[in-house]
Amino acid sequence: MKLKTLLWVTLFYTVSLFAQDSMIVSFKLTPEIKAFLRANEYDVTGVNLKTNEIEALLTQNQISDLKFLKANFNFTFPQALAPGPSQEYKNPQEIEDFIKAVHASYPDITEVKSIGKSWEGREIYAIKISDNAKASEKEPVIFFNGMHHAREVMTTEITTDLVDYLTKNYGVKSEVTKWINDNEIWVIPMYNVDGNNKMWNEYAMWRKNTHAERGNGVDLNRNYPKDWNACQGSSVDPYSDVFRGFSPASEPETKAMMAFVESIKPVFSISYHSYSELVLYPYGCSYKKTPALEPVEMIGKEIAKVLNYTPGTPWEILYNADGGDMDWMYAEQQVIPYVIEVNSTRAGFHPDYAKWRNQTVELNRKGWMHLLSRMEGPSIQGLTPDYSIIRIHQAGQADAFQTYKVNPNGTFFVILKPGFYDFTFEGAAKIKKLTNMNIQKKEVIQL
Ligand code: 0X9
Ligand code: ZN
Repeated sequence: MKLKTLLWVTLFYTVSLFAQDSMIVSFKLTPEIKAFLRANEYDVTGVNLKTNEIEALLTQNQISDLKFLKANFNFTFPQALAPGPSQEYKNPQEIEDFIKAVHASYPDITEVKSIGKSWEGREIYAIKISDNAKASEKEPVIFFNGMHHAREVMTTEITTDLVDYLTKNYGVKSEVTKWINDNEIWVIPMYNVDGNNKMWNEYAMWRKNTHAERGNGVDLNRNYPKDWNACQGSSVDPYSDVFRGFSPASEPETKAMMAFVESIKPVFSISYHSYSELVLYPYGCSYKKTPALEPVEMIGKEIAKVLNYTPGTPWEILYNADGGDMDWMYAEQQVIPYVIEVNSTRAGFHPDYAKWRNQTVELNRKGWMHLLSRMEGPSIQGLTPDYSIIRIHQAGQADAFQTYKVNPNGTFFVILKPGFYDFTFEGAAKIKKLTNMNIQKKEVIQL
């Protein structure tokens, strides 16, 4: 045994003696380790694709299992000894206060709404940013949310910074003014309010909601009904960190999110998570890529490029994840959804605030700004009382590769890759075809 290995093993066993609960353990990301962690539904906390390492929160028994695989431990860290998050990160009350204060300062361009209550009865707040915020102006909706997972404290910094930056710069920076005039921007800064409260008061590594019947919480990002329990990307064990719940959309938080998304019909969304420096897009389970997914992937890669993060689908670059929000939003609500995992393994779940907060939120501005700007990119947009379906064909092709449902308020916003297309607009009483259209930017269609 090499001296270095001996030292680590000694440290590991010494630390194990004192550790009461789970530890974050880091390994070289070998195919065997990846497969083992996946198949055993472990709590993978993050990956570092640049150094090829994977980190997971494991119990002593799980660590013993891994020893049989001759796992190459790089570093072990007992969570009992880990410092909690810096006090500057926000709790649910501070988020509520923040949202209400922003609305008081900018009443014309913001609106506050509770999307529903959490399992413990806390309100889950959303804030809308748009000119004439009280009115519904049939503008494109772009939706951002933070903190499906309670311990991912940087995510509420990204979402509150977004709200802060946009409201403060309305009428100051021309691009911000345009985004707010032309779109309805909705933000849920902190989704998992109960989990976050528990993270502050009981257990710094808490991830799930706090549903206490027959278990100890449900992973809110495994509880959505699309592909729920479909690809070994979640757990049946109520005590697992990736417990999917006893049935699809069992949780009050999930139901509230679904009803809210259904009511606002976003064109784009970003759900912020941490950590790993990734830009993820559908699907969470392995899936044959279709032409309809091409603009989704293309824009995801553009965002990854501005952030210097790695783009991909969860099942390709991370692990299978079933019942996630992205998949439901994409498949059931025709949203173009992203999950952005902010921060690297160097920062982890609880990055020192003074060191990491500003650089992370400032970097991530480039990502959400890219998405806001993309509404001006290749697309067809418009308003129609007569048509309910738009079939999208590559120019000259008989079969449509995408069927778009016109929103209930008559608006449509179909995001495309640059290219030539045929469109078939179908309504109860009529059909209209537009052929060989060259789409290189936003095209407003008069029907
Ligand atoms: O596993 C997750 O839920 C996310 N990673 S995290 O380490 N923050 O827990 C990735 C989720 C992306 N997948 C889907 N929404 N399908
Ligand atoms: Zn997460």
